[in-house]
Amino acid sequence: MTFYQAPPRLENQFTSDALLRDYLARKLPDSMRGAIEPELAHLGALSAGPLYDLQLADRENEPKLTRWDAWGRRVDTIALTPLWREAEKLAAQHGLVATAYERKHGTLSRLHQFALVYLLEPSLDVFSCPLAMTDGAARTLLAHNNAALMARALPRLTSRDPQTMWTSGQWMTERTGGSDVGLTETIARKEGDAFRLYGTKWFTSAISSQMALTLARPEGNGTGGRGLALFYVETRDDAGMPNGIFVNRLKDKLGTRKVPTAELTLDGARAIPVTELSNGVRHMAPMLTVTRTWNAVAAAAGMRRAVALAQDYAKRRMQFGAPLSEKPLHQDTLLGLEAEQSGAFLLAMRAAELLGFREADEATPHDLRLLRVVVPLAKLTTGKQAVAVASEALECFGGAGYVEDTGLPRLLRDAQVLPIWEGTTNVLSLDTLRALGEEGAVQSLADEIHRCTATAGSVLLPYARAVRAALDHAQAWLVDARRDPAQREAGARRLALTLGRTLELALLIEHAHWSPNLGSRAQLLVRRFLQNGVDLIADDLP
Ligand code: MFK
Repeated sequence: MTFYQAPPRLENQFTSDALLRDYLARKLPDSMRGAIEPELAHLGALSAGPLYDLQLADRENEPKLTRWDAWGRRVDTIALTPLWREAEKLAAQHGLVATAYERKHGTLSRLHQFALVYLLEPSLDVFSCPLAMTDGAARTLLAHNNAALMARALPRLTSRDPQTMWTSGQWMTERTGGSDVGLTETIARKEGDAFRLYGTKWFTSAISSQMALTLARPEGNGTGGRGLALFYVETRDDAGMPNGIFVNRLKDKLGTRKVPTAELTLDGARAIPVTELSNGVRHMAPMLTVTRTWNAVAAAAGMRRAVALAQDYAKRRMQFGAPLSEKPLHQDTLLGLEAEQSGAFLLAMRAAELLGFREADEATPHDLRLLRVVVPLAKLTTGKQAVAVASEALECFGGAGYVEDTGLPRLLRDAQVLPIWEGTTNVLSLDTLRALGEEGAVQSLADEIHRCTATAGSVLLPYARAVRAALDHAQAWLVDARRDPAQREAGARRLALTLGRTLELALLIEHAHWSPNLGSRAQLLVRRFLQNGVDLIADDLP
């Protein structure tokens, strides 16, 4: 008989996810859990079954740009792939954005929303991108309390009806810089009673969106981020024609191949200021907080998919007389991946939880300081983990992980964007320094880490000690580095990753302490995470 290897399959991605289920059991009241679990179980089955099959079938499809219609009109329409058209429907119907704004479960609504996202995202080929920006745009319009824009856009951005739901873009990057946004060259010119934008946006994700928030420099304003203003634009006019926004081409990217990412010319795009006509970078910050949280959740979700496939395959793949799942070395490899994924999940969800507190006006000053630090830490730490985990998970499949029609290489390609967009690891490390510079921020982070480890019993005590040692090292380094700005900048990434990983380990300990039934597994994950390394600070940097 000819041998054919059985491919990996997925079980219900909710019912088979002990970490997610335990986490929700720990965080949510029983009544809320009872109310939301049927939908989570439904999405877990969908994501593992029909949607996963559709994702594999859709593998070679890509969005298509049509610039001109048959009669010569410039239309710049984008045809999405079947998977993304399905994603548009599912996202609206299951309230992947709306849940956070309906706020049926008060402070816990963000956890509810991101549990939904966590289950669906890995089968949606990065539809999280337009959803994250949609969520960020809604939050930004609310933050600036612009009544007219809120009335026009919010019901659409937070709709559960696929026919009426809008998504939003977030156009920040220009040829001059993706990081140094203050170099933005796009001009905002007052023409009559409207502003019109002129310039080039160089890297605009999900250009299929109906609106965007973007930055432009009102004529006469000064340089830098303070001279920019935050604008609202709709991509089409009332007749459905381009609003002075032209797609020069779609980007040919390493991954996120379903996301229509464009280079745009803005040639008189009608735009409305969201707030004052300056300090655009600062006014964009509410958006960054939301999209960076999404980035962290998407990273954890992508890792979960990679680990679930590798774990399943290990049971099906026989080598040297036994399934891989029975080989000690492979077991250790899988455990290492699961530990990274678990830490990433807990950190991403902590960011989501704090965001929920703030949005329900129930955050303490400590929570607010913590949120400001935890978001960049979660974004940068989980982004790096996502790439490493996807790479290692592909290796678990040997050659099959390197072959396109298994659907596996996508995991790595789509992970690679996570440390890049929404701010690179280095930019987020500098943002962490900026956040830690705010009064009380270091103390709030230290308090959080101590809170997670304070009750660790004897079994977890050695790990709690490792957490405190890493935190002490980071705090001492921060004090030392104050003396030398160059040293401080050079060490910013090591510091940020150390703090991110230390916080993940602390959250893993907190979770293991809570889970007496699953105690031994949770403890194993704590130990394995520490073995992967936590303290990355180098004291002897030049
Ligand atoms: C899977 C999920 C997918 C997620 C969606 C993916 C879609 C992809 C879309 C994109 O990638 S859009 C491009 C994303 N681009 C970035 O994230 C930009 C990266 N660069 C930075 O973040 C820089 O740090 C920054 C542009 C903010 C630096 O600009 P500036 O002009 O040098 O800012 P500056 O002077 O440091 O800060 C200006 C103000 O903003 C300050 O406040 P004040 O005016 O009151 O002094 C800062 O405190 C404030 N600020 C900056 N970053 C902040 C912030 N406030 C809160 N949170 C932050 N993160």
